[in-house]
Amino acid sequence: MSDLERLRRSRADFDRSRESAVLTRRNFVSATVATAAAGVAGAIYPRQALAENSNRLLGSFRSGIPAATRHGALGLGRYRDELVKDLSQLTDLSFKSQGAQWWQLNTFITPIEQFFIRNTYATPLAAYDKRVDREHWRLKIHGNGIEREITLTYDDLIKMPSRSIVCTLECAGNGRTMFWEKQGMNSGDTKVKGNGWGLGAVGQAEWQYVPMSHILGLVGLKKSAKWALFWSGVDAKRAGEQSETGRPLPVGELTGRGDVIGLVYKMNGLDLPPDHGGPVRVLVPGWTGAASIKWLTEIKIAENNFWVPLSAFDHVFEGPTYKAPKPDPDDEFRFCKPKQIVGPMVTWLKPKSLITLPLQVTESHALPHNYPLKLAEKPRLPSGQRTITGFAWGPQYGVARVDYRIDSGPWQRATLRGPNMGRYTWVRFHFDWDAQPGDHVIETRTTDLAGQKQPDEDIPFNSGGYEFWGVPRMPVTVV
Ligand SMILES: Nc1nc2c(c(=O)[nH]1)N[C@H]1C(S)=C(S)[C@@H](COP(=O)(O)O)O[C@H]1N2
Ligand SMILES: [Mo]
Repeated sequence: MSDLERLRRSRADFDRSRESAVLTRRNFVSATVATAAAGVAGAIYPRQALAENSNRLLGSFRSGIPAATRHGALGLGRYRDELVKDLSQLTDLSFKSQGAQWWQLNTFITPIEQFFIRNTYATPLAAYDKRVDREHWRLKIHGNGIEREITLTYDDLIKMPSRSIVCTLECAGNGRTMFWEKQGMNSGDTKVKGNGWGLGAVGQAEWQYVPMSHILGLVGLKKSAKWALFWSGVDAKRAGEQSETGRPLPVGELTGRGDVIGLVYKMNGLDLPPDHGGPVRVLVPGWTGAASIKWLTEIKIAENNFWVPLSAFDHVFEGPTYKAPKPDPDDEFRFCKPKQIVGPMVTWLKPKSLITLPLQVTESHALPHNYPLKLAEKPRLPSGQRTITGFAWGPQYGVARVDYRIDSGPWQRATLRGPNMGRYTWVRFHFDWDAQPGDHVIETRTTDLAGQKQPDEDIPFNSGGYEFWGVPRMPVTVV
């Protein structure tokens, strides 16, 4: 093994092994070898920082790793202090948001390195916060909607019956860029705010989980139970603080659609990585990613509803065509007040499609430094016979068909490439195109099994730019 290879591997080890790297000798040794290989003197892991961690930002742990190792001076990858995994295959929107480079996606299952990250705060690390350490992780399940309160350990959880599902996870903000680029909602009364994900806030993984049906059996769900609050509270501005991260889900979702909702502890066969919510997150297939709370610590099941930032004013539809829901008197409020409820929360996601070409961006002025196109630049394709590939998903009912058109010509059918495994799983598609030199526009449209199809018309304005599910407009230059 070359030094570089060894260094790469131990770096990957480090990413995967989360914080226990600090504590176990094996990893400490391999990390030391890595340091020596990189020619950097000194201990990699900041013991001092560990001691003084409590008031520092979560990122300080990784700040102690020599920059040469962290920042890819040896071509090892791209890292951010606030996140753990190698980010070199993601678009650098911010430390909180690392978009998938959807033009690079070519596998049915998205590898973890290509899987987008969307965080409110830095990824919490066990080195700073025992609540995300497998040894100390606890999940408290309580509330007046169940017969018996229980607290589970990680060990308890992984001994329970599990299933796996291949399903997409998509942020409701995916496609927001289209509100600007296609619909011009950039100013005045229709100013959409938020991250310019392009089409990169979606991915598909194989998730291993303990079905919530099993958990509900243990705690004895009461008939009167109405809402379940999935709560983290772990990811916060400062390590160890209690934060506002959690989201409610109607109990009907848990009991009404088979065993697809559950407590996830593996992603693509690996222990759930820290950036994706490890050790345990909930997965709510088909709903906006915001429902799939990471770093889960508490589930409260009750006869009342819960209001939290992620259901009152963030990830909600705020705009003239939407009406804010009214809370009931016995609802529980965490980190928000009744008057902060500004619109209905995003729930089911609609049918969508993407093709694997970067999007021309003219209206968004903060292009990520590693976006492959300059402002207003179009992707270029060589002329001749081209095969355009893409992905289609429609988790409410499943994908029935995908159509495409060039330069507003007639819609034509794209070829679906199996497997088409059901509503929660995306489908690959492709079509051939005899590309003639000049500027063109490619559009694609998913139709689901209930006949819902991505609309040509504008999607109504909502200030957070959630759920753009219109036909994506993809300009290209053929040379
Ligand atoms: N605790 C916690 N859970 C969270 C979030 C968060 O910031 N904190 N972000 C949510 C949002 S908005 C999305 S889209 C998904 C993103 O999951 P990923 O980062 O694994 O792709 O996680 C959700 N779960
Ligand atoms: Mo999201």
